[in-house]
Formats: sequence, C-alpha cells, structure tokens
Amino acid sequence: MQDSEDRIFTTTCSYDCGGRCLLKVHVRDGEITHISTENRKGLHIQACPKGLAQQSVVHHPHRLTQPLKRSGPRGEGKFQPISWDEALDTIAKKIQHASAQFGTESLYFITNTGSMATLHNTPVVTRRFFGLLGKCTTTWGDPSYEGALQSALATFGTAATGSTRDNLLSSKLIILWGWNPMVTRFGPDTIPCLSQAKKKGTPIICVDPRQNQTCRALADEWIPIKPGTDTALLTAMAHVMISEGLLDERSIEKYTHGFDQFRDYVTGEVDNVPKNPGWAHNVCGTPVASIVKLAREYAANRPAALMAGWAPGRSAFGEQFHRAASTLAAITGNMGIAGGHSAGGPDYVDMGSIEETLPDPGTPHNEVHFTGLYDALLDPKTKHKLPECKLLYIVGCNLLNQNLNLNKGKQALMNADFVVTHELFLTPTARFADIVLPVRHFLEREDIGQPFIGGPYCIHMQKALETPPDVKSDLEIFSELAQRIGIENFNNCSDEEWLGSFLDAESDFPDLGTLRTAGVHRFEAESPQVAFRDQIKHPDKHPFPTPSGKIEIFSHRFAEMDDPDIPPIPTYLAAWEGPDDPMQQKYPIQFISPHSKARANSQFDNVESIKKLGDDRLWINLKDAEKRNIQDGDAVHVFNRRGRMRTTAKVTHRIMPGVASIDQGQWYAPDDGGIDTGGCANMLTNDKMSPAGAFPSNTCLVQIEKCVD
Ligand SMILES: Nc1nc2c(c(=O)[nH]1)N[C@H]1C(S)=C(S)[C@@H](COP(=O)(O)OP(=O)(O)OC[C@H]3O[C@@H](n4cnc5c(=O)[nH]c(N)nc54)[C@H](O)[C@@H]3O)O[C@H]1N2
Ligand SMILES: Nc1nc2c(c(=O)[nH]1)N[C@H]1C(S)=C(S)[C@@H](COP(=O)(O)OP(=O)(O)OC[C@H]3O[C@@H](n4cnc5c(=O)[nH]c(N)nc54)[C@H](O)[C@@H]3O)O[C@H]1N2
Ligand SMILES: [Mo]
Repeated sequence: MQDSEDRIFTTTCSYDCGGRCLLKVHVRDGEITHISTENRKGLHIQACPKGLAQQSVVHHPHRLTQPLKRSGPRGEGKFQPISWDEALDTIAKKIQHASAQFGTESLYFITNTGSMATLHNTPVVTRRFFGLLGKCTTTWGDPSYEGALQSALATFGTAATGSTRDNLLSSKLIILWGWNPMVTRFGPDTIPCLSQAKKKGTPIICVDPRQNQTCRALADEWIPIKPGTDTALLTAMAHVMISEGLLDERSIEKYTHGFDQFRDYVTGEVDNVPKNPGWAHNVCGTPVASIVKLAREYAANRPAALMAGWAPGRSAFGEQFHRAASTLAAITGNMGIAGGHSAGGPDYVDMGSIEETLPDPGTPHNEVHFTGLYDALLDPKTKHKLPECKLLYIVGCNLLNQNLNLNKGKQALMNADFVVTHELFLTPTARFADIVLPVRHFLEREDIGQPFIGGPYCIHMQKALETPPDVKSDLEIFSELAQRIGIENFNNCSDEEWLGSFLDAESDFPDLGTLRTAGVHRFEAESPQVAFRDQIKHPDKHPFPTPSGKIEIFSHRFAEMDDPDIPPIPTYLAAWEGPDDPMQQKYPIQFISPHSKARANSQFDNVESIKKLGDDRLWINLKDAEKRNIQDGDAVHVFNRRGRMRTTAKVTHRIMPGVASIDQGQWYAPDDGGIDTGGCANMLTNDKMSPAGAFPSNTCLVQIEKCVD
C-alpha cells in the first residue's frame, strides 16, 4: 500500500553525542522524505544538522545489510556475504571452544557507546551477554572523561557534579575552560542558555589553545594556553588569590578539607617554588597580566561558573586539572550556589534518569585500561598477567580508529586469533574483523533516549522504518548466540516488555503507553538544578560523600593510592610529550584532536553530505607555518616516531604557536607506504595511561613538514 502523505515519527539519535535532540522523521512509502525538529520557547531540544541528515546514514549505499566473512588477508577489507546461520554457528563454536580449552578469560570483549539508548545500549547489552558467559577480559577507563570522573570521586565522592544549563543565567562570569559547546554538543539547551547569558551582559572568557567557534561567537576574551598545562594556570590563580586575600575564608573553613597543604604547595612553602603567575607563564605560555586578571575576576564575581571541560583532562595527568579547577571553585565560594559551578567532573545532573535497564549479571571480569589494550593483545602475560586472547569481540566501537596509537593497534589486531564486530558500516576496525554482523540503525527500533549527562526530559524513540531483511539488533544477535551456547536467561522479553518494565520501575516516569503518546516527557523540576546545593545549605544534614564529609582538596582516596604521580592535593606535574619534554627537539609541536561538528566521534565521516559541514584540516599557527614554508591549503605531513599522516594545512592565528590540531574521528585510510591519508589523529597519539586513568589523547608531540611530492 502506498502512503498518500508523510507519516511523522518522533525520535532522537542514540549516538555518543551530548545532543539528544528531538527528531521528527517524515516517512513516505518506507523512505524518509526529510527530518525536522522543534522550535519552541523554553527548553530547546532542537536538533543539529547531523541529526537532521540521518536519512543519508540509514539509507547510505555502503550500509551493511548481510553478515560478512573475511575472504582476504586481515585488514585488506575483502569480505564475502554469508548466512546468519553460518555466522552465528561459527561464533558460537569459537566461544565454546575457547572457553573449554583456554577458559572464558580468553574471551576479550570491547564495547563502547555506539548506541546509548536505554534498551539498545551497546555496553549494557554486551556486558550482559559476556557476564552470563563467565569471567572474561575487558577494558576499563572512559575515553571521554576518566580524568574528570576520578577527580570528582576524589574531591566530592560522586560523579553527579552537574547543574542544569539554566544555572548559567544566574552567573556573573562564565569561564569556558577547554569547552566548545557550539561544536561539541552538550545538551541542546546549552547554547541557548549561553547566548541568553551573553545577551544579559554576562562576560564570557575562554581558556583554550585554540580560539574555537564558541570563543569566537560568544566570548569577550580568549586566553591562550599550551595544552596540558592548565593545572599550572589554575594554581597560579590560587597564588594571586592567596597573596591578595581574595579567597572565601568562610567557605574554606566550612566546606573543605586540606586547604592548608594546598596553600603550602601554592606559595612554595613545601618546595621553594612559588606557583606565581611568572612561574605559570613559563609553563603555560599565557601572559602574566592575563593570569592575574583572570584570578581577580573569578574571585570578585561571585557567582561565577568555571566550566571545566573534559578535553584538558584528556591528557597526561589530566585528573590534576579537574582537581585544581574544583578546588578553585570551592575556595572562591562558587560551590552549590545558583550561577556557580563545581568545575570538574563528569557533570552528571542528578535527575530523571532511568536507572533500571537490562540487568547486568555483575560478573567480575579481568580489566585492562583502554589505553593498555593493544599491549595486552600483543603481550598479555608480561604486562598484564592475562591469558592470551582467543576471541576479540567488538561492539559499538570503532576501536582501531578511536583508541590511541593506531599502528600498534593494527599489529595487535593482526595478531588476534579471531575478531568479531557488529557494525552499521565497514569501518577501519571492521576491516580487521573475521566476521562482521550488520546491525539496525536507531530509526529501525523502539527505545527511549535520555540526555547523556542527565537532564530534565526524555524522548520516546519510535521505530520509523522497517529493518532491512538481513539486519538484526545487538540484542537479537546476542539472544541467538545465547541460544546456541545454551544460555537460557539472556533475553526472555520483547523490546516492548523491557521498555515497559524499565519505566514501571521508575516513579517519576510515565508508563510506556503514556510516553508513546506524549513523544517527549519533560520533568517538572526545581530550576535551576544545582549540584551540591544541599551540602552547602545544610552541611550538617548533608555531608559530602567523602571520607571527611567535606570537599577534599586533600583527597584521602588519592592518598591511599600512595603513588607520587597521583598526589593527594592538586599538583601540576609536567607531562610526557608536554612542553618540557626533551623530545620537543625532534617533535616540537603539541598536537591536540578536538571533536568535530560534523561527526559523533568517528561516525558520519563516510557520509559526504555531513562530512562537508566540518573542517578537517590541520590547524597550524602562522609562525609555525612560516618557519616551514607552509601556506594555507598546502599538503603537509604530520609525524612522529609512531606514525605519519598526510593532510591539508589551515594556517591561522586561531591556534597558539607551538600547537597544531586536527578534528578526531576521521577514518584511517593508509596509502601503500602506510601513511594515513584519511586524517586520523590516532595515527600519532601515544597509548600511555595517565596515572589515575585519564585517556591522554591531547598529549602528543609531532613534527610538521610541507609535502614536496
Ligand atoms: N585522538 C582522539 N581520540 C579519541 C578522542 C579524542 O578526542 N581524540 N575521543 C575519545 C572519546 S571521548 C570517545 S567517546 C571515543 C569514541 O570511540 P568509539 O566509541 O569507537 O566512537 P564511535 O566513532 O562513536 O564508534 C561507535 C561505532 O559504533 C557503531 N554503531 C552505531 N550504532 C550502533 C549500534 O546500535 N550497534 C552497534 N553494534 N554499533 C553501532 C558506529 O558505526 C561506530 O563505528 O573516542 C576517543 N578517541
Ligand atoms: N558535534 C559533536 N558533539 C559531541 C561529540 C562529537 O564527536 N561531535 N562527542 C561527544 C563526546 S563522546 C564527548 S566525550 C564530548 C567531548 O567534548 P570536549 O572534550 O569538550 O570536546 P573537544 O572538542 O575534545 O575539546 C573542547 C575544547 O578543548 C580544547 N582543548 C584541547 N586540549 C586542551 C588543553 O589541554 N587545555 C585547554 N584549556 N583546552 C584544550 C580544544 O581546543 C577544544 O576547543 O563531546 C560530545 N559531543
Ligand atoms: Mo566521549
């Protein structure tokens, strides 16, 4: 039957993007005609161009529609279609054989946030399956914000450090510290709130090695800083405040623990090195006058929101950055009040999230840090005391492209016994698989979408399209594997039954029928929701969930680790491959890789209509370009001892001298000599874990040359 007019379905993307916006999908005769969004007053959940272009993803000619089996050398990308029975029988046999012969610990599963919906959630579904098999081997360490998370747990005892965005409307000053929400989506209400604050006259300052898009559009001032030196700048701000008597003594006394040790570090009492603005200038490259002014302004304008992004913490010793930023917020009295901000943490907003989802069997697995995975695959016994990997199972992750040190990753994948992945596309990672199973796109399944750091709404994800005949969801794939292996209780419910039960278990949510009719559910909540309001208002009744019950400037959690690289007070530690590394002589440029406007991590890099919305060139400062005779638009090589890429230069004043950047997530595309021509940042990055677990993708030294060929 033909549709005479469009049918409109409500949904939201389930990617690892901070958006979670409203999509209205117009479908006629089984094909999307277009996608629209809402434009209403109040809380905006307005979609970005990536969401509005999802028809080019779901209907993409390269979309995988059949199970594939490798038919050439690994990595070459040659595959032949096989039946689901053959694919699933082969995998089930591998699992059974490896478990019987080498133990379930020889099964390595890697899962990341390809899908973050409530039911069809790649980590949740995958963990459930492998948890039911037994003790396996997997990774720990969130590549997004592990530094922020470890800092928040140490400082506040919780990851719920976030406030709703309307909090910014009460701020007298907003500092965007390594945060670019006009590009990297963090909730659809973020930019409307920042713009409104700006209209009201609230000053906005950006601290970033780049004059990023948000800085350009909204900021009054750009304070440049060398990557990975943020802790030094924050410490020097504390120095100014201490010497000029600008601190909030009452807050320090009432709410914090261990300020004295921090002060002794800052003033140089401990090591004879006063961490004054002159010292910080030498480390950070930031002018002394800017440091002093920033310190005075932050101390004088209460409430001020120091928005400490995750990117400065995605670095060597990144956890120290978040610790220092939160300390500064605490000692200036900016904690727990409207318009202030906790300045450091994953920024989960403690409201309205569905907690009860697909049950996790809770089986303890062997865990290797995400950055240590390739070493574990190459040499499991020496470095990690792990059994050899007999099956590498990857779900919702473009591992090779997105984990650090791609060339080592290639070797690791080449060595793997057998590799399986579930994918929408033949990604650089899928090319290294032995079997690739095609999965459904979010428009082909029913679910519930929730903002990725929490927030006052959720969206019903209607199934807008029929699934291609030979495509299954991750949940269906694992259900069928479970049956073959003889696991009976993996999945005894339909999607509808699961979703209904998740909602029924939560008192503040409507039931599935009501949510289906409403499409969007918005919570009635106190506005703004401010992290730690109770702890600040009634400290006796609401202690912080830390050992001391206070904000721990001196962290007992870190102290117990007894590791000089994880000091108990926030401390600037000079990074490997930072501005002081002797390696600078050979590789003098600090290389960072921000997220792209035109992708969700690596997704849509293969979708031309979306890719062209981004800027995938290498940003290099005019001075560095001149020294190398590089002009805007020239082909350049970027390299270090780990790898080499060929890309195009954008010569600009908008990045500091000594720093270069390229947007992460571009797909690895090697030429015959192994040089990447795709612009994949992880060709160059170092797979070394930051001591407390931060994923140091922004810590990397490179050299840049003009291409002569
Ligand atoms: N150099 C550098 N590297 C980085 C970063 C950086 O800033 N710089 N950022 C890091 C960060 S913050 C992150 S979060 C990681 C992200 O790393 P990844 O999680 O690997 O990122 P994605 O590119 O989103 O890959 C998700 C994959 O899942 C697939 N997918 C989508 N939906 C589904 C589904 O329903 N089921 C299945 N099975 N697959 C699905 C997509 O096609 C895609 O290939 O990258 C990290 N890597
Ligand atoms: N459009 C879009 N939105 C996204 C994503 C996406 O891929 N695309 N990814 C989502 C995910 S998975 C995540 S984790 C978040 C990531 O969100 P963020 O981590 O906030 O994003 P980035 O773009 O990596 O970095 C933000 C800014 O930090 C700066 N920066 C980098 N290193 C340093 C440093 O050492 N010091 C300082 N001061 N600044 C630095 C960069 O120049 C950039 O302007 O975004 C989410 N939202
Ligand atoms: Mo992320």
